[in-house]
Parts: sequence; structure tokens; C-alpha cells
Amino acid sequence: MKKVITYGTFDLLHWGHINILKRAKEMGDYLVVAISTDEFNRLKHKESYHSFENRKLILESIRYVDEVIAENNWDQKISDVQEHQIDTFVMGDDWKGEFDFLKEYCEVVYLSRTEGISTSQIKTELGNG
Ligand code: C2G
Repeated sequence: MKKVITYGTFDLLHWGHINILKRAKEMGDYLVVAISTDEFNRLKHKESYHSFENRKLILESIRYVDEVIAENNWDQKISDVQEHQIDTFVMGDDWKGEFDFLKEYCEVVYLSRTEGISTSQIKTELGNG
């Protein structure tokens, strides 16, 4: 079984998120998604609208997602890859190069970001609504 992992906040879930989850799943048989906790979001200088628990519930409901784990810090990726026996790590290419250190442990793939949609754009446009 080929296992894939990806990381993110996935707040205010939108089709850009779905596009990357779909493509990530197509790279294997089992997709693990590590969702940033509310505490880690603060370290990322991100405030998510939905709580970790609710973002987890939403992600677990997506057909492409097989397992959701917590992302608590920047430093857990190597142990995640080892503990979950991950074959492929996937991120949007806004992160290109940032996680190349994982190439020692698994395949690293950066997929093109979906243009024209983002959580911050949604917040801005709704805020001006
Ligand atoms: N994404 C995308 N297209 C968009 C928006 C997001 O492909 N229009 C991708 C991002 O590239 C990322 C994933 O969706 O791979 C999740 O995006 P965010 O929730 O914004 O996550 P981020 O803040 O980038 O957190 O340790 C890694 C971090 O947790 C990543």
C-alpha cells in the first residue's frame, strides 16, 4: 500500500484544498492529512475560523482522505513519515523546496497551487461584503 501525506490548516475548506487532496490521493492508495492545531496556527501567524476539531471533522469527511492527524509543530514531519511509513510527501508549490530535507525519507512532490482561490481571499471578500 502506497501511503501519501500532506500538511495544512485547511480552514474555510475550498476547491483549491480539494484539488490538492484529490491529486495527493491519486499518487497512492492511502492519504494521511496532518492538520495544524489552533496552537500551531498561532505559531504560523494564522488564525483559523474553524477550530482544529471542526477542521478535522470536515477533512475526515472527504472521500480522498483516509486519516487525519494533528500537526503540532514544524519539526514532526520526519517522525510522521517514519511512524506512518509514508512513501510520498505532497505540498502545494508555494512551499517548493521548503521540505526537500524529507527526500532522505520519502519522495517529495510539490503540486501546483490552484489559482484564484484562497482562505484569506474568502475572508477579505466576505469582510467587504
Ligand atoms: N493550496 C492549493 N491551492 C490553493 C490554496 C491552498 O493548492 N488555492 C494548498 C497549499 O499549497 C497547501 C494546502 O493547500 O499544500 C493547504 O493550504 P493551507 O491550509 O494554507 O496550509 P498552509 O498554511 O500552507 O500550511 O507544515 C506545512 C503547513 O502546515 C502548511
